[in-house]
Amino acid sequence: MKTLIQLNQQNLSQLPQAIARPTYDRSKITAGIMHIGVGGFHRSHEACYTDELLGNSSQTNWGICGIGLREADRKIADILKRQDYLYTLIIKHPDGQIENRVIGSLVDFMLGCDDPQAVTDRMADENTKIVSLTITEGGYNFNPATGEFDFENPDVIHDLANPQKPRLLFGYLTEALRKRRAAGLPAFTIQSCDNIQLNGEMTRKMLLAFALKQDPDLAHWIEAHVQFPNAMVDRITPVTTQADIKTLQEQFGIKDEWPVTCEPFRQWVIEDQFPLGRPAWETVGAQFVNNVTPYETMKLRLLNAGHSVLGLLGSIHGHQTIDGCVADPLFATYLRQFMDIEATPVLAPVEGIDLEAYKDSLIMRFSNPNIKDNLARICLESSSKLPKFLIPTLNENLKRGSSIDYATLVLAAWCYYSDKGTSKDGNKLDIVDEMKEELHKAASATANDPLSFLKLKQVFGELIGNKTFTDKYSLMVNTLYKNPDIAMQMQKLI
Ligand code: CS2
Repeated sequence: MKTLIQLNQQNLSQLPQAIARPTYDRSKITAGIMHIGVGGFHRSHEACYTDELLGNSSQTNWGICGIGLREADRKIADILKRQDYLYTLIIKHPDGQIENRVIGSLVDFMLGCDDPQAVTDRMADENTKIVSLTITEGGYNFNPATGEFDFENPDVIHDLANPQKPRLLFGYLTEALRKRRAAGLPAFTIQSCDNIQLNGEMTRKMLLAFALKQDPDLAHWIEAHVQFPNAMVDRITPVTTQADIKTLQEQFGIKDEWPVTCEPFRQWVIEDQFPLGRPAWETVGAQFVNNVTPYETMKLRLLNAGHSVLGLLGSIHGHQTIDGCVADPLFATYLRQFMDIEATPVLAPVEGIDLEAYKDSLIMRFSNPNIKDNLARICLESSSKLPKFLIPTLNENLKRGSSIDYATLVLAAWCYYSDKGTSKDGNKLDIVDEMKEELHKAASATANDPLSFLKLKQVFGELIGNKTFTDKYSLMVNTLYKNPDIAMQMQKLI
């Protein structure tokens, strides 16, 4: 076997021609951005836009310092360090074409659990202008039904008592902002990149709730000085597989321990509130608008909800991937009808966007046969996704007296999935959810009480009190428990 080229700064010039690489001098780049949560999505999205920007402009102060807060982030920390923070982005087109591109915008990485003070010091440094976040829907630490900050979380209790040794994001931000204020420096901008409606406002509300408990005076300063632009972020980024790592080795002789794969499409719509300046991301395709809400709602309720619809129904049916689902005419029709009949009528018009064309493009993106987006990824943490992606649509249709069938069957399927943990043929499903135990417990009482799953108020809110909904849900869940042939119930609706 030929010797592999270890991906790192020194070896960049030895990479095969076919691999695009940073054209700028990385040694001159300083990190004006600190990013918390360096998962696949950050690396296919913000880091990719920023890499392009650094290549196109003379701005050198917008590199990114990645931050992991937890022990679980050690693996990425170690790998990136070995690779001088470089990694390969593998962009897979539907026609089989593949673009490989080494991304250079990450220029440093810090692990909070090793030294929280070093992280808050760096955030408090005047060179840090933006702290951006992808901490997943669950990371915002709010009770989904009430929307309020969860003070019962043991890590929050710890952070309130130990300001200098935080564990969670809000403890870090509060401590860093305290240091900045003490040093007489202006506040950094906090930029959420998660799939949450009004993600900036949500970050603001949660941070203020925490800070108010820990240090009310500082909370008022944060309220007056910190900006939290809302944003809509989009790029389908499946989990990296061993096969992706092997292909880079076999085809190009590159040793990259953790590349990222993604689709060619990407979108980033941001509210322009960056008092300390920002990268000119609009020069590389991001869009700055005054009000991001309509874009966000559209994306969450069509793309993300569409994923959840396919993910839960598809898992029970025995499909493995999103493209596998949309290649099945029953699932493709069901998805489109869910979008047309239930999701679209409750969306506000989006300036400059033709919703029909947007839905067509989503189905094209989902069909990309080279993006093997596993349903296990889609279904993970459903308890923090469905309250944001699907339940709002259901609630609005209930208010209007409109169709709720498509979304209700998904919730019935989710109950079955959480209870049995298998597909209809008895194949085990890998369920990963912070609330896995509670979900399983509530769902497993369904045989005696068809509404038991809905008693989880922090997920379903007041849905259990709505008879129109519970009548339909009981019928669907009972049918599913008698015969887990989900396709039969889907067929009845289309
Ligand atoms: C997915 C998203 O997690 C999910 O359920 O819907 O990760 C989705 O792929 C991205 O938001 C695409 O931008």
